[in-house]
Amino acid sequence: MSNTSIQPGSVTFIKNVKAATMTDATLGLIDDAAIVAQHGVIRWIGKENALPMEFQHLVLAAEERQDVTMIDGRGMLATPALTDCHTHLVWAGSRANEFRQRLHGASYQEIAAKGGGILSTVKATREASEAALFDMSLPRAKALLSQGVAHIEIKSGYGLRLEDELKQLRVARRIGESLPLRVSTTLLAAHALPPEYADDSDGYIDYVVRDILPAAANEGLVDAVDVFCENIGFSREQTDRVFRAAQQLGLPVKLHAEQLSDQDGSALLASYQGLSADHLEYLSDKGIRAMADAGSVAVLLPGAFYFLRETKLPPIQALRDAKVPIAIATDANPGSSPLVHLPLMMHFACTLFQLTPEEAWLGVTKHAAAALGDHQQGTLAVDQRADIALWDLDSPEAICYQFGINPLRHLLIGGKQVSKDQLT
Ligand code: DI6
Ligand code: FE
Repeated sequence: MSNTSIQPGSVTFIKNVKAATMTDATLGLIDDAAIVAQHGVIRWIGKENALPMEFQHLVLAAEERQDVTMIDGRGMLATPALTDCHTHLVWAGSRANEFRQRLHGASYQEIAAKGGGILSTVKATREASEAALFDMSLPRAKALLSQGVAHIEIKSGYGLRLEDELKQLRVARRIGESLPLRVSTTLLAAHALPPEYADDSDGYIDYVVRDILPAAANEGLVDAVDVFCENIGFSREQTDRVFRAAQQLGLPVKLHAEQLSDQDGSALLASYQGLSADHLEYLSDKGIRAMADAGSVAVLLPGAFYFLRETKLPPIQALRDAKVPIAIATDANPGSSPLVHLPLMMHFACTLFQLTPEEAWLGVTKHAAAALGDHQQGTLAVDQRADIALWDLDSPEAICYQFGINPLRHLLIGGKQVSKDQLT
């Protein structure tokens, strides 16, 4: 047996786990599994009693150098760490008053039409300093980390003018630098019409395309571009203009699509080979076919469905039949989903949308990573990043079945163990 693969560099050895690798529709379960990680990636995974000699040597050599993290999983469930692929978690202010109005019968659209809704959060976010915005937003990301989330997407869209969109995105980046988790940023300047452009939505789109998008991209603050394509948001034509500008800058696109009505936005997204179309309650068969052909991910947001007390379900069975990958996310935002809890979304996906627990798991791992264009994450397999969660759960469905007690016991991100302090 050659020793060529024995290189210095800290090694992580996890043994005695039941691994849910997420490599197939039944979650690719391996009993009595072990995982070897080095240089931040998984080097080997399989049945512990089949650990090849060269990896036994690798672990032993690292032990001799005292450069090894050994974890005895004592039969725990090991999965890829989770990904929350749709959040708006950088915001200031509160919309509790609107919650009360809605309980008295006002609709989300009516509140928005009266200048509340997104615009009330825009006002508070513009008024907040960058430091204050960071302090308000960090606990939301920490909450996700403590639930086993290693990668979050964060959208702008509460600035709606250059300096404040940049401020939001910088805060998002700083969150990624301050916590061990990874942050992907999405520019959602086309989220709502700011007061300065109240009667001129085309003029605002000009401003987004000409000023905000290039400046934010230039600062390295944009990993993807999103639009709220809706009757209370932007039209399909306006969405197309933003997508074209993104494409010219080489940026991938995503879309808030068919949440409150069918705007045929998902088919437009698919025509750009977009990463994901999100919400999708009103998605048509045509949109489903286009997404299937393009390989775009359907991101379902059961928190918003629940919180807005919607009744129109996304077309789950048709998405399944067309083999469109389904992801699940929190949509964490102050207006339609003030819920920073990804395992709760797995529970809701099952109870409200009748997803199977297997679909819920794939939705927060493999498919969520794909919705961010991240193919180095989301499964437990060789060469994937060693983003691994260990859960005190008897079976994968247990996380969907109950909530209120946190079953996370260990979280590794890039092979490094997140400390207990950081998980509380
Ligand atoms: N759809 C949503 O669910 C969020 N944005 C969007 O376009 C809601 C944002 C908010 O109400 O603040
Ligand atoms: Fe959203």
